[in-house]
Amino acid sequence: MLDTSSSLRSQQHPLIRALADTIDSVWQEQLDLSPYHLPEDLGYIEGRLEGDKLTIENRCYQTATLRKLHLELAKVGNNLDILHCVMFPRPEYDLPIFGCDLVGGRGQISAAIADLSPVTPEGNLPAAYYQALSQLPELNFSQPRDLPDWGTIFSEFCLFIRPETSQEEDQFLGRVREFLHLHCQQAQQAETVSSRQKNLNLAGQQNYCRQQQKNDKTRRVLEKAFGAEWANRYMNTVLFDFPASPN
Ligand code: BLA
Repeated sequence: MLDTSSSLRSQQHPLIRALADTIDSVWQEQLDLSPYHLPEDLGYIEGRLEGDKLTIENRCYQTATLRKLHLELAKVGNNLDILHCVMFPRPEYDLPIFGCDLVGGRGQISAAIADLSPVTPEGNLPAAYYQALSQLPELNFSQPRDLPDWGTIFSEFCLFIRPETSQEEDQFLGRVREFLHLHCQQAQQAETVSSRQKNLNLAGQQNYCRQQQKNDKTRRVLEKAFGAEWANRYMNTVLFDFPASPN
């Protein structure tokens, strides 16, 4: 059973709440979830950022083909609401990484990003993904945002916007739901690949994590509340950890 009575969720921006509910329901409907245990002290966390309370709630699962499904909600006082979600595949399967981040405060989402990010050296998505995503109608948002320098990991289907109206919020939510449906369906039917391909997938995932670890905006929030060492450990072991390469 999923616990959907998250205390933090009810206090979050409506789009964050709606996306968290969507992620939960798609995971529950389409996947066979098992628990994934985070380091003991990192499930529910409280700190202080410039006098405001920073609260983080994590939930984590795994499936036969997905190494780690992580949904995190965070709140900084009344200023900042955050949803972070990543689905890391097991490298034995040719699956991209689903990732999304919503950051907002005071009633406005400033960053809404979602992607199915390839892990191949060429940066290509598997054909089934490419075909399905190319057929989705193009969406136009009034405030698209530019990716930061480290954002080379994202696919051409990546959405990165500041949603302007509730219609744009709905469009974003709808598209993320489509990403999730496609990805969960593909993950359920994925087949194992050769050990050479597995190593390539692993290298691709490592590259994804290394790039994400360069996000200074995330790091700064965590550093201010918990200190540099803790922030580094959190980014490397909870947000963007990866399995070690075989020797
Ligand atoms: C941006 N992430 C941000 C911002 C903050 C955070 C404060 C700046 C918002 C803005 O520019 O409007 C903070 N995000 C957090 C924190 C956590 C978090 C503290 O997840 C967790 C505790 N980030 C991800 C994932 C993606 C991602 C999975 O975690 C993408 C799939 C992307 N976040 C992302 C990008 C930016 C961002 C691309 C914009 C960075 C920039 O413009 O420099």
